[in-house]
Amino acid sequence: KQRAFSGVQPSGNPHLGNYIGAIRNWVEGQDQYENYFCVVDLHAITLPQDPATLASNTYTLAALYLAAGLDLNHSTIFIQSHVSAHSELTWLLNCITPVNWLEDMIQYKEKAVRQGENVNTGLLDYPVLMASDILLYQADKVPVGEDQKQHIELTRDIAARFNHYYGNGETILKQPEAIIRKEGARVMSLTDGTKKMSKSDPSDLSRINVLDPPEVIQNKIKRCKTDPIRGLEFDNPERPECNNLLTLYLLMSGKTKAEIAAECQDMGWGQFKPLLAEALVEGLGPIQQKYQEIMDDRAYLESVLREGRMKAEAIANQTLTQVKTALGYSLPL
Ligand code: AQP
Repeated sequence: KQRAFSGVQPSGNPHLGNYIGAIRNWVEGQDQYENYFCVVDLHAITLPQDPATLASNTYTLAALYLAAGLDLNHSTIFIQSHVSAHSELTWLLNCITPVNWLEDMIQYKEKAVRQGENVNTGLLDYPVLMASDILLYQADKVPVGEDQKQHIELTRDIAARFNHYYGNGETILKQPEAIIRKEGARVMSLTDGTKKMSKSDPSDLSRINVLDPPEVIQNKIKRCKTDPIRGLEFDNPERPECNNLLTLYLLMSGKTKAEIAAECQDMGWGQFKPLLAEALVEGLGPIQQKYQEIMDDRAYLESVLREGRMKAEAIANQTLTQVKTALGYSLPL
């Protein structure tokens, strides 16, 4: 079987973008691959985090991976900071990665602007850590949202450069491919249909969190941005909010695009919003219930993560040894 790797940062409340753009696709494709799904807590500290909140968000996210339907027969779930090979490979790959490759990354530019003068080295280096995550598992596929496409391309470039410099004609690091689904690849903010839904948006009204209770979901949908036009339609670039909300309905209701286009073509927002809220509440309800069960059995969650760590370490350390040997770090102790 081919291998898949992916992760989400425990840097805030996991939201519909993380679920639809990433986690749900992992679940749907999981029996096709041998999967490694990681809570990428080392990535999270590229922006300031409160330690206690980081710890609790890490467990929440791991529990959510399980609650969303990841099956341990197909998928290994683990915490990035538990496997030290991620940090070690990052240093080794840093030394072959040109700084200007990192300075060109869109996400870096966006986040660096937001941080002003306090840009830390980790924010710039984020994509090398991400490349290390993926390359350690020799992953063939990386299921992600659209915003990560450039980072996967960079990962391929870093692998190719390492192989070229140190491979001696062999492929030491496999070049992965992104899997990006068309629908839901970029879930947009509820308060601005031209911005992606994001954990770091200061307004909680901009996103639906996977764990939001029904009344919060209903309230957020009631207050979300729309436009004054009657009759709802997909794919009109002049109506980004309309396209986003219809797409969310499409992704959470199980109906087809044609069905929804017909159902909503004469609707006003007052009629549509309760339908969308209901589809969201119904779609997220079973995950929330399962999440609660998992959180009530902390010992089980810890055992899943301990086992995940062991499995992940076995593969990661193999790759790390190959890389170190290629670099000349092979003298016996
Ligand atoms: N709005 C989105 N639409 C579709 N997919 C999304 N993803 C994130 N936002 C959307 C996908 O979720 C996975 C994990 O993302 P991440 O936690 O590594 O961080 P991110 O991409 O930076 O997402 P956030 O939640 O918006 O965090 P902040 O606010 O810190 O930037 C990835 O596969 C991503 O594509």
